[in-house]
Amino acid sequence: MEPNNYYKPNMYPLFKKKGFLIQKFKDKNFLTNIKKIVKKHFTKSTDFYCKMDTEKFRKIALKCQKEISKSKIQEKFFNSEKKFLKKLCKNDEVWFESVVFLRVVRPMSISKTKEELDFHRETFYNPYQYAGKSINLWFPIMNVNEKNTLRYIPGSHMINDKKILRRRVSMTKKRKKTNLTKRFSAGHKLGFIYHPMKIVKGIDIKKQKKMIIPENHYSVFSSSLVHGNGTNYTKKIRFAMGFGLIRKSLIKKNKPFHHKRFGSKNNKIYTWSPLSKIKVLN
Ligand SMILES: O=C(O)CCC(=O)C(=O)O
Ligand SMILES: [Fe+2]
Repeated sequence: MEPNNYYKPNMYPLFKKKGFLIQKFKDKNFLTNIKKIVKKHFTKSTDFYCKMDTEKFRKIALKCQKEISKSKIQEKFFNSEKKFLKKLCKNDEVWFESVVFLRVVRPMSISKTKEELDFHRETFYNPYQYAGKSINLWFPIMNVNEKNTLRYIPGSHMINDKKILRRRVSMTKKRKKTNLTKRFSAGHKLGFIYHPMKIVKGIDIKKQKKMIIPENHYSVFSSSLVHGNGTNYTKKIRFAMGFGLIRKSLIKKNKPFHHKRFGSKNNKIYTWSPLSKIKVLN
């Protein structure tokens, strides 16, 4: 996997240089609808949710995620940002991840649990070659600010994947017991990792920066840009949303196919699909 190869000269030069771009939503209703769904599922106080058992809380979040997914947000997003996305993907067909993620993190000071994803790039958790060539979309829904937003390592999208050493966090008996994310649990389906990786070498974590995304804006970033560590240092639950997109020609397959990241034998999860074939499965 050579993430560097992706950056050809006719990409947006800024995207190439920084590994991400922040854009304003063209369609103002896009976010309003998602906010409505979130508010419908989260009607109680922050305290109420923070005292809740993590898996119970995540089950509520998963229901909400499913409703958002059913509202065809990939299609709505594409329709709103067509011009920009076409350019970003060099007029290639844009395919989307079928699974969308509600990135919900409770306040650290109240829930006392470390819930956010650690620093990673998508090749850590996806065995497919092109995983580092896809584009991540991430946008704030509610209560996102500089005290709980996504962080990233500037320039890290240029680093060869082989140079980033990581190891799986070893699962001792004690860790297994306290691990918040069991395989196929609600947490897993929300995009939390049941067997996380830790960066050992090749990335200077001290260089981390906050990705500041104003309301009604979104970030598209190279999935090779090392990101994560969005600990919630505020007193409110942070709600953001994310899913992947990719230029079709990078996939080298011409129909949707599944992988085992979230599904079981009977529950096949499709990833990378043309808009017309997206199935709601999470
Ligand atoms: O929201 C987060 O904390 C993590 C998001 C992430 O890793 C992603 O969107 O790929
Ligand atoms: Fe990620």
